[in-house]
Order: sequence, then C-alpha cells, then structure tokens
Amino acid sequence: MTTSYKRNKIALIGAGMIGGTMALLAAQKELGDIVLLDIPLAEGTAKGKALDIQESRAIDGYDAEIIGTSDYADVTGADVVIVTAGVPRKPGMSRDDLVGINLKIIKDVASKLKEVCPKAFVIVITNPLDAMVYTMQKVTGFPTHMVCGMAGVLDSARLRYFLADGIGIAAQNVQAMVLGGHGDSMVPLLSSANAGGVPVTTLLDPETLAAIVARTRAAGGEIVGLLGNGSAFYSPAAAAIQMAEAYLNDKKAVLPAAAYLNGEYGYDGFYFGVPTIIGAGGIEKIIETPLSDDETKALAASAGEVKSLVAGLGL
Ligand code: TXD
Repeated sequence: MTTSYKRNKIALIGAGMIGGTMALLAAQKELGDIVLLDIPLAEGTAKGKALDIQESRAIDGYDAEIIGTSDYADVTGADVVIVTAGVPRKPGMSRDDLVGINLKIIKDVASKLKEVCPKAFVIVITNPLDAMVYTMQKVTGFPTHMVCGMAGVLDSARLRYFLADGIGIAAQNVQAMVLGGHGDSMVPLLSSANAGGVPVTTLLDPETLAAIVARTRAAGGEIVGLLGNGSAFYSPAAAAIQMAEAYLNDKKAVLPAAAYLNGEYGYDGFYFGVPTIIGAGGIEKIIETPLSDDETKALAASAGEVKSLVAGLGL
C-alpha cells in the first residue's frame, strides 16, 4: 500500500522583512512547504528570498520546498496563511495611521484567500492589527476561530524580556501576558506576571514595574525610531511562527492572540487580544483570566479604542 506523505503548506502573504524572516524560521523548524507571495512588482524579492533560503538547505539540513511567487494559484490549499501584506510605520506614525493604506490591501488579499484556501488557519500581522484581522475575517467569511491576529505573543515577549532583564534572570523563566488592543492602550498584566511562580511584584519595585509597562507599550515605536525605516521584524516573525506551529502540531498552546470575542470578558463582536488555546482547531478556546480592578479598567479603555477603530472601517 503506498501512502502519500503530504507536508503542511504554509503561505506567507508579503515577502518583506517579516515575511522573509518567517520563511527562514519555518524552514529551519521544518513546519512544511512554504509559499512566499508578494505583488508582481516585488515577485523578484519573493523568488530571491525563497531561493536564498533553499540554498541554505545543504547547511542547515532541513527539507522543505520554498517558492517565491505573485500568483495566488500557488497558495491553493494552504494549511496556514500568515499575512504581512501592507506598509509598516515610519518614525512619528501611529499604527492607526496605516489604516487607510492597509485596509485596501487586506481587503484585496482576503478576497483572494477566500477563493484559494477556504480551510486555512489565517494569522494576520498587518497593522493596525485589531482592525486588519477583523477585516480579514469579514471579507473571507472564514469561521472566526480560524482567523486570528498576532500581537499579544510579541507584546508579551517584550514584557517578559524587560521583566527578566530587570530581575536578572532568563526571559523564558518569566511568564507574563499583554492583553487588549495592539496599540498604546495595550494592557500588560502585572497581577499574574511571575518568575518561576514568584510574583514579579515581589521582585521589582513599583517604579521599575511602571517603567517596564511604559517601555512595553512603546516598544514598537522604540524600534521604529532606531531603525528609521521600517519596524520590528525578527520578534514579530518568531511570534507568528510560534502560533503557526501550535496550529500545525496541535500543541494546545496557551498564547495571547487577537481572537474574536463572543461575550468573553464581557465583550463581543470584534477581535481583541486575549489568552487563547491554539491547536488543530485554530483558536480552540479563549481563557478568561482574573484581572485586577486597574487591569479591568484598562482593558475596557482598550476595548473602546479598538471598537471605534473597527467601527470606522465601514464593514
Ligand atoms: O505585532 C504586530 N502585529 C506588528 C505588525 C509587528 C511588526 C510589524 N507590524 C506590521 O506588519 C507592519 O506595520 C506592517 O503593516 C506589516 C508588515 O511589516 P514588514 O516589516 O514585513 O513590512 P514590509 O517589509 O514593507 O513588507 C510588507 C510586504 C512588502 O513586501 C509589500 O510588497 C507586500 O507586503 N505587499 C503585498 N503582498 C501581497 N499582496 C499585496 N496586496 C501586498 N501589498 C503589499
């Protein structure tokens, strides 16, 4: 009896800084075959990056087919689609300033994904994230649990790193989550943050914690300012690949993600950063974690900002 072995198919829509980095990470982790897609004008970039990563196979020893393209036919049947199509911020811009340009792009991408990979798990990265993931789901019509946004894993990684750096321990030993919108109103949860089970509030003084919260909120802008042209790409790429791996390998991983709320935390009808369980069923569950009074208030403020941004989309 012959069995046909089918590798997973990962489609990366946008072959820019994050897209190219995700292609390399996915290849090195042997998550499946990779399609790196961009617009015709940038097809050479997609093909060049794909070929460059292929050529490192002899060094790293991973076996995955990676192609660069501008043809959505190559995305047909993708298991996971990660979308970075759009433009990044320039210094001085807010993420919301991108909505005009990126809304058109995401609508175009969503209409094409609807045709070629209706069963895919879609992870949106493009900013303004909370509005773009909502647009993706509305235009594709995919089940809400099969469309999510990557922001919380990145924002939480930043918080975990700053806390670990302040305490003087390994970042992987710090558990902490950032919930809410992917913007200045994001909500770092200090009440549940811990270092190997020890509350961080017993390890760092209030002033230091406040500075870490502020730096976490501004971390994206800090990198935009340093780079001068573009935004963070290594850590966003790693964050999205962690989410894709949780889906493809059915890890049931607890990860913060922009997920569609149906009453959780008292909100419904929009995408918002919350703790989720990601496995083969996509966003399998939203976890309602206890919040301090201040965190509850901050989450409400963030929800208000996201809802008004989404209301302005006209979808
Ligand atoms: O945590 C998060 N969600 C954020 C998201 C973290 C960092 C960056 N964030 C946003 O991701 C950023 O503000 C941008 O909106 C996206 C992508 O950032 P990246 O740094 O990868 O931008 P690039 O390098 O400009 O790449 C974008 C690519 C580029 O190659 C374009 O040609 C392509 O998108 N593009 C398209 N591809 C496919 N289809 C269409 N229509 C299209 N339009 C542009």
